[in-house]
This record gives sequence, C-alpha cells and structure tokens, in this order.
Amino acid sequence: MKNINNFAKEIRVKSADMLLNMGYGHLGASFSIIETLAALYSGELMKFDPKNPKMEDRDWFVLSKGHGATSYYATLSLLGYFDDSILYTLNHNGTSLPSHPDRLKVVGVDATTGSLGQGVSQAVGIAKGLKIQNKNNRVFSIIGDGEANEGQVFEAAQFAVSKKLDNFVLYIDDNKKQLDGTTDEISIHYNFKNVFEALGFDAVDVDGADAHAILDATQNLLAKQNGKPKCIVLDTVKGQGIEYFAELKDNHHVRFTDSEKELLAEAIATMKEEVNNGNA
Ligand SMILES: Cc1ncc(C[n+]2csc(CCOP(=O)(O)OP(=O)(O)O)c2C)c(N)n1
Ligand SMILES: [Mg+2]
Repeated sequence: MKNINNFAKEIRVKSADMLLNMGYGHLGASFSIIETLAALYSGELMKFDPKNPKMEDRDWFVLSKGHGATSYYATLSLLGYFDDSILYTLNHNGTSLPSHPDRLKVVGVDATTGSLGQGVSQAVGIAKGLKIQNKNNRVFSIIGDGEANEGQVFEAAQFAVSKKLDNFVLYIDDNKKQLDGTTDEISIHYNFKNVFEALGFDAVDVDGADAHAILDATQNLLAKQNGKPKCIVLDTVKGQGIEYFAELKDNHHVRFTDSEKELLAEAIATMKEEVNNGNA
C-alpha cells in the first residue's frame, strides 16, 4: 500500500513548485484539498488507470472547485497521466493545462469546471447515468464551503437524494474562507454535516489534513449501500501544509513577493527531504 501521507507531501511539493515557477496562483484552494486528493488517488479508493484514462469501469472525479486545479494536475502527473514537464506550462499561452480543469485538454480530467456550482451538478448527472446503465462505478466530487453559497449546489443535492445516488460522494472543503474573506463574513458558515444530513445524505465530519482519516471515512460511508448519497465535511485550513501561507490572511490567490518566493523555495526543499526520508 502507498504511504498516503508521503504521497500528500509529494503532491504539495509538486504543487508548490508549479506555483513558484509561475510566480502566482491559487495556493490556498489547492493546498486545502491535497490530503483528499492523496486519499482518492492512493490506489485504495478510486478505481483508475493512468495508462487507460477512459477505462470503462473507472471511478469518476469532478473537482467542482476548479480553481484548486494546481494540486489536481500535480496528482495526475505524479501518477503518470502526463509528463511532469507539462506541469510547468500551467496557465501559459497555448498550454494544455489551463488554470481550471478542462476535460478536452487535460488527460485524466473527466469534467470541465471553474464556474462554481456547475461541477457538482455534472457529478450527480454522471452518477445517475451510471445507475441507469446498472454500473458500479462511483463518482467523487469536491466543492468549497464558499461554493455552497451557490443555489445550484442544493439543486444537485436534492437530485442526488431523490434519485438515491449512493454511488455519489460529495466532499466539502470546509476551509472557512472564500475569495476575499471568511465564509462567516460573506454569508453564513453553516454546520454542513447537519445541513446535508437534513437533506438526506449520510454525512460525517473529518480532519481534512489527515489522508488516512479521509480514506477510512469514505470507505465506511461507501460500505453503506442504503440509497443515500454521501457527504464528507473536511475540516481544513486554506493554504494548509506550509505554515506561513496557512496563516496569511489573503491566501486565495497569491502573487509572491521576493521574500515569499524564498520562503516557498525553502519549504519545498524541506518537504522534498521529508518525502525522501519517508520513501526510504
Ligand atoms: C459562479 C462563480 N462565481 C464566482 C466565481 C469566482 N470565484 C472563484 S473561487 C471563489 C471563492 C470560492 O470559495 P470556496 O468555495 O470556499 O473555495 P476555496 O478557495 O476556499 O477552496 C469565487 C467567488 C466562480 N469561479 N464561479
Ligand atoms: Mg473555502
């Protein structure tokens, strides 16, 4: 079995490297989903094959909060979906790696996202389509806590409950922040577990910085084939994994100062060493 915590660290190293190379990017949103990506793509949860990305019996993943694409791309590349060198063309003119996931451009991406609320609707549609075909594939999707301000999220949730989509797992990256403030300041920060339970989901709270806990919680929920869609509320910190950026107030989209570039480079070097020690 893959060392999932080390895999998460590898994803963070690669993501940080991409952002440093570009000089700016969606650091906060990318970092808070890394442990979830590590669990999903650990080999213990989702069925997938980088050599056969459209494999019939694969599980599907939809990153509804598409602005977190940096760490998603890093994960796909580490798994061998595409060459590492492509990562450093992120967001450049003519790139095959746009800032937000595009299923027609990025190998391994199943749904084009970026307009908040729309990814989760695609995900439940895919889950229903699989049920109609009597297939056992599952669908996993991540939304942000700010994204949950979109009414469309709740239309999708009602659809999932009414169609008994127990092949659908919704992760809420509850980092308590949005683009330019905390979710509390901008709207209401709901107790998502209570809200989604009330809607008809099986819902649990999980430490979103613990890849093993995320994996266990997902497996436990999926074992209940009770006609209820699943919701995992991830207690996360925006920018988690590198202390300076986790504590930085405006960490949604960061354009690095020279000193921040130095700090990021140092953090990458430290994490690389930890990855090597962990793999030893
Ligand atoms: C429909 C729509 N409205 C606005 C935006 C601009 N936007 C991008 S990210 C973001 C904040 C999202 O917050 P959250 O869902 O909490 O994600 P986080 O970055 O915290 O992971 C906004 C408003 C968008 N992408 N789509
Ligand atoms: Mg958020």
